[in-house]
Amino acid sequence: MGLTLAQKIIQSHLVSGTMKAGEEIALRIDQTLTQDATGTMAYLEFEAMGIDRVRTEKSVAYIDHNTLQSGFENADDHRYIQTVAKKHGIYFSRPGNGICHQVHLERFGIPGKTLIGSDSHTPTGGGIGMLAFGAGGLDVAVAMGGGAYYITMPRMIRVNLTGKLNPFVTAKDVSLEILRILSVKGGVGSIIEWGGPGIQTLSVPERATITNMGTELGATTSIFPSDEITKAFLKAQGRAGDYRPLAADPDAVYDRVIDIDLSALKPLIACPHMPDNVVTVESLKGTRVDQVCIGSCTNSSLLDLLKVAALLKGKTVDPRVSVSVSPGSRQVLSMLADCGALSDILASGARLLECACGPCIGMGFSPNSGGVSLRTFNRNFEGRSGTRDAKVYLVSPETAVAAALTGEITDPRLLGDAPVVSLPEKFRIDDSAVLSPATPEEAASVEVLRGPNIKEFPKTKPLENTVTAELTLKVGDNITTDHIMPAGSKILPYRSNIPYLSKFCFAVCDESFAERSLAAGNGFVVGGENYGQGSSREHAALVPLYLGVRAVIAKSFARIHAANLINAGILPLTFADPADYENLNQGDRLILTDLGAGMKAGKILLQNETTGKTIALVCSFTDRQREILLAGGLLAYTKAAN
Ligand code: MIC
Ligand code: SF4
Repeated sequence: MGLTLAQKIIQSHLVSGTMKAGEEIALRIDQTLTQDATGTMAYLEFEAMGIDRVRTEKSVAYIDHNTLQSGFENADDHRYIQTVAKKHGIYFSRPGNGICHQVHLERFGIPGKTLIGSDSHTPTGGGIGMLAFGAGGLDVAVAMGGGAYYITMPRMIRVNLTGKLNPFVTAKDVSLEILRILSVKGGVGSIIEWGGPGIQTLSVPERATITNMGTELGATTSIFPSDEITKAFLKAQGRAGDYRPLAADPDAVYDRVIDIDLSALKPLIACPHMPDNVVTVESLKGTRVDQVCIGSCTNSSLLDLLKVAALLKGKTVDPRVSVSVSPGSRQVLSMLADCGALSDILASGARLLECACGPCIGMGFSPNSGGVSLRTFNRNFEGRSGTRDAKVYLVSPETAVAAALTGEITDPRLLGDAPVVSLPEKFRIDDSAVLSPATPEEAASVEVLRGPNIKEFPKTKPLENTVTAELTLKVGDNITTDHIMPAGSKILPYRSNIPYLSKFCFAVCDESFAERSLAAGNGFVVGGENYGQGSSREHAALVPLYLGVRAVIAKSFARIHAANLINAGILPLTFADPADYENLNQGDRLILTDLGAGMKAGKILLQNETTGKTIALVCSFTDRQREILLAGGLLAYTKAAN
């Protein structure tokens, strides 16, 4: 029986386990990346492990999220990351050099290698045939130290593309179409492999848009084969030597096959507040738009922005719309400048933002009150833009330009002729903003500089056999990590200060949660389906840990968040019968009994002291996960093991 492409890469990196869907496997990791909003914590954890130098083939620390410096905090954290990277063998991509996923694709990603990153959109690397996963900071720290990365062996979904995209229909519309088909939880537990004759019509940046947004499906990762198109891209990046052809075996077996005819797609749009809330652009025609943002790791490539420039050339944006463009990297920006496309963008009245995440994570450019914002980004969760009552829609760059020019949601096919844009034979290569680490000999004399914003890691304790606590919060389906631990320019600077961050925990759902939790001392949280979807931020586990949350009981969990909860020593438990969700109410007093034996057996009983009911819960922890939980989290477990 043949293997899928992902199975081939897994097989060549397998440290332990068998490739049977649902079983735990451990993978050797070739490359890691961090960004600054998760990086500070990841490097503090790496330092706590006491390893001198990273043991990966390449590790890169990017600064791209916390680029507003409205106080000392972000600047201090950047200085910390720069010095800790230099000391421990990690490359450092300076602020302004670009968004981690875009720069990594351009300069460092290699087909067939494994990559984990402390950012959920790390699967962008699947656009050039990497097996790339988003992970919590602690898992990245362990991988930097040479440790394996543990995942549940995923099921394999193949998406078979036929035909060719029509003018003004784009890779973003392919992403929105698969979200429409599968929903934000349809990819959980699966790797999505893209194939079929239609992939021959998609360039690397287009493929990377699609693998990037596989994250919104909840997929473990997404991947394209590495072929002549990949080769041409790597060659144009001066990296022909990194190319190797990779494909699934012709007789590979998939758990599910989905067919998409590219030529049948129309421009699509995701409505507030979920990426899978997808309709056609034409169905919303005429809706007034206040803001348009073009950029993010999904749609900020040179190809995207050349198209945007061509469509804006000689035109002026509607005076009612505020338009921003943030190029994905310094390479993209300098090439736009070199060819004159940047002048076309500026002359249209759009505002140029720096090469960073920016508005995507609420780092500036928040919409006006109740504003309608069309964004080429990947997430439109409630409140994420920084304006609580804003309505954020997700679109392609072409649809974004159509709205910018007309002031309303407009089908881009009405813009006239589609711009014909191709990728250059040679990109402008300048890696001067990537600083090399110190040599092993120099490393000892490098001083790591820490600012006063770095506070202690929350304390953990070994798990007791019985845990009694109040149900301090009950929430519904599809709770995102942006609900649990919001981001934005006011909160992100405190990612290394858990006590301060805790004030904002769950504030989107219930402003009193933090105060009530601290007063209660211990607590349980109850959630619906797909609890913890979205970002990889381990802060969505570390902050609840600080606030005394001992277990989260949900109908189902998103992958990275479940792993982060275990790493933090918080029990992720699911209902044996989802209907029991109704039998738990905020304020109930709950008792988890006989945890040691229950975790082994996979069945735990929850007594609701308030109602007198007993509820059956299930878990499927591996021996390793059980030991991590019993020890009080991965750091305590690793320390005990050494
Ligand atoms: C996001 O898009 O939500 C982020 C900000 O990039 C996060 C990481 C973080 O919270 O720092 C992610 O996607 O993992
Ligand atoms: Fe940055 Fe947005 Fe991409 Fe997250 S999704 S890495 S915030 S651009």
